Amino acid sequence: MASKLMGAQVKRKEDPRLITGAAQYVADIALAGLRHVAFVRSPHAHARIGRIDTAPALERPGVLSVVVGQDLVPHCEPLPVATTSAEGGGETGGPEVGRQHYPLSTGLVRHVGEAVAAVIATSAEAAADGAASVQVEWEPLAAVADPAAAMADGAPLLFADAPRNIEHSQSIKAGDPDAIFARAQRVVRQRMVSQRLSGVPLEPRAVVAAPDPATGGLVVWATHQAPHALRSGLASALRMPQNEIRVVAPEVGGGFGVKFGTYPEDVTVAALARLRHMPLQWVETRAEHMTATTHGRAHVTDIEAAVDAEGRIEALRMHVLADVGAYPVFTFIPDLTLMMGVGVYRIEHVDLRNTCVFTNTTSVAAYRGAGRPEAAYYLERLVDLVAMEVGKSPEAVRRRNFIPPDAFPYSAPTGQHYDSGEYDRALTRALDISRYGALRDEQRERARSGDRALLGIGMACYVEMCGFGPFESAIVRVEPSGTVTAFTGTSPHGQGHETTFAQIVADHLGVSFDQVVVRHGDTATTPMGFGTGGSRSLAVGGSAMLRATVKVQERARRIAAHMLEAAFEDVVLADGRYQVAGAPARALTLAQIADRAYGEALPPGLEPSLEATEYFRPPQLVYPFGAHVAVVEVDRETGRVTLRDYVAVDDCGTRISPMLVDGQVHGGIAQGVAQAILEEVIYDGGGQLLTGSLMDYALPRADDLPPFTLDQTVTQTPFNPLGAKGIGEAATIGSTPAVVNAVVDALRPLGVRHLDMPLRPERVWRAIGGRLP
Ligand code: MCN
Repeated sequence: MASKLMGAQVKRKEDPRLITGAAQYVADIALAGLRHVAFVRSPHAHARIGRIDTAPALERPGVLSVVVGQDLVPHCEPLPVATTSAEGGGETGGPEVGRQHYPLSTGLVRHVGEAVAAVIATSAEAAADGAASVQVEWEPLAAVADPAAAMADGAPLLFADAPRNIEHSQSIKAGDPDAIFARAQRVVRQRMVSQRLSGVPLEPRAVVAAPDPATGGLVVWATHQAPHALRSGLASALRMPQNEIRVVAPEVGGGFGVKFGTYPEDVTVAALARLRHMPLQWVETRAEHMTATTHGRAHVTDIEAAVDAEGRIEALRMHVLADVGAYPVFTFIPDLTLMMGVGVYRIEHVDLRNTCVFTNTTSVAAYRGAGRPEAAYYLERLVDLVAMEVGKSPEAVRRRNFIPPDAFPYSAPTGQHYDSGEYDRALTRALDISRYGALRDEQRERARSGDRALLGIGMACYVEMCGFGPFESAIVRVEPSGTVTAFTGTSPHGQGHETTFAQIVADHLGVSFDQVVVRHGDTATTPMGFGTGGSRSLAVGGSAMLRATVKVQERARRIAAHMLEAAFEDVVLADGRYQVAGAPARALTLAQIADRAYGEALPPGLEPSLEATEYFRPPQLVYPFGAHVAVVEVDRETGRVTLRDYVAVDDCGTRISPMLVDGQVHGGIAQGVAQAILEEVIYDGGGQLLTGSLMDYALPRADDLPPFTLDQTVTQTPFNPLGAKGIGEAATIGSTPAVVNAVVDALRPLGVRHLDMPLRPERVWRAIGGRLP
């Protein structure tokens, strides 16, 4: 099959509407009689909710009604809702009632920003003023914001059924790590922090819910990564049949993992729309985003390696102390860190553990990479420390430990079955492109001349797991005119699925890219889907799309065979036409075939359908990998880190949309660099958020970043028909350790062994302070 579009540089289908302002986001949904909701939120990290006086709010102009937690209790279930994975919304392992809260909390609040009341008004401004007028009598309780402190004797308990605030613990043990450590030539260890981050997508969260006269249920527009999962969550929370709720995710302006799950605001707005029989809207403010939308990362990790004199890592121990906040959903994320614990290295003896701890802070959930960036960061920092301690170069120690190409498929001691990989090739390429030798010469020369800017070169190799199941779906339909509509169960929020999926469909049906319309994000029209996350959409959703397309192509060939009076086997799709092999003049377009398929002239025995539905169940995960090199300059006098150059070699198997892949890598690097040097959510000891606005929470800007040099290796996976692996999170995973390794490399002559992120000027300056000549 000739592939004209797959693998070609095509412009994104999505962009014209985005750059002309024609795209429709949830906040743009205009419905007759639309009313607005604002929330009353806790200013305390831990408190008993006393009397709530709604009267002052009700006196304000435009305020229609105020509801408190108890008002909703008869109408909904507490969150997180326990749904089975078959319903597509599984958020908890079971109905752990003691760890749940109502969408508007009753009795207790456990973090700043927790919603306790909602105001309905004629405008968003009136609703906000109303919310500010609600008087709540709080009885503050002792709070704990640090996970180690939360486990200590006498610490305030968040939930009576979670002693020492431990949510869960997990471990992976393989080989005989204790024996190896006992006789190790050298043990290299370090405590590291993967700090708490906030998602901050361009579009904050938003929801509109309206009664649906067609079903007697609800239509809910939400900026969400997984509409079917939200539908399941709402149906369970509101005790409604799933087919009476339609969830639509229109244009979604970014998500980065935080637009998953069923949030209290989603349930409150939906419940109130149902109870009050009116369409309601809530759009998150940026300040609300910082406390009401889940955070990511938030680990303190102790890691140690037993090594020989050459830097061979013989055994690895790791303990991750994961802060999961007050009401965590997706509590398996710290377990993913263990599963990716050995990264690209052949380490047979491992003892990997985590302890997940409740604190009086915003819940921690998925954030781009979700568990895997943390693993790569700890390991890649550790490998640099090993190199330093045994006196070898960081590249030599990596090469000494890599899983070799002939070991694939490779069963890691962490239970992962790596599909394919060639790690040294990616590293060698990245080092060559960065002109590594010349950089080391420059570094030496600068150090010799006492240059104010210290040059640092850092590298990181990563492998990640992605392409999560259990399945993804697609419907491909040829319209009577010969154009094609494709429906996907994935729900993009910036990734460009309309473009990639149109490339796959066009190539395999013989239509132009412009003739394909890709629809997504509407549970009323799309097949059951698991949404967009875990870099699964192409590997799983794209595979479903390919299969459905190939099925439709076969149907078209069957009808063409009849029309051309040829055998089915002799009809081929070539140059965009269905033709008799060897007789290209005898050919039909898809439009001619569709005209026949849907008309009266189709003979009995042939199905009129030019439509197919396919579900792809991936047999296992796929494992993209890569090597990144960061070059930094550190100002000795101010501690400021400047990223000078960046080289990323990423391997995501077959690339369908190379331009989109580059875009994903660009965004991923920016996000990973930002964790290394800029971003951090900070709470004080009592759970007050100190970084509640974008004045305190430092996001990356274009002028913080140099142009990136991107390159690739291509190692296909045998586990899907495209040979494709994910790229959506890869560069976030590779970039954080590369940058931190570069900064520590720069500071090494000054005796710095490790620094915790973010590498703010002040922190770097303090680390080198007193060591200046
Ligand atoms: N692609 C490709 N060839 C490949 C792999 C991917 O052409 N071998 C294309 C895909 O068709 C898709 C894009 O690259 O258009 C990313 O695909 P994939 O790796 O399958 O990842 P997903 O589409 O499932 O995206 C999820 C991932 C995650 S988990 C986060 S978080 C994330 C991200 O992608 N958040 C993003 N990228 C983001 N990009 C934007 N703009 N905004 C976000 O919030």
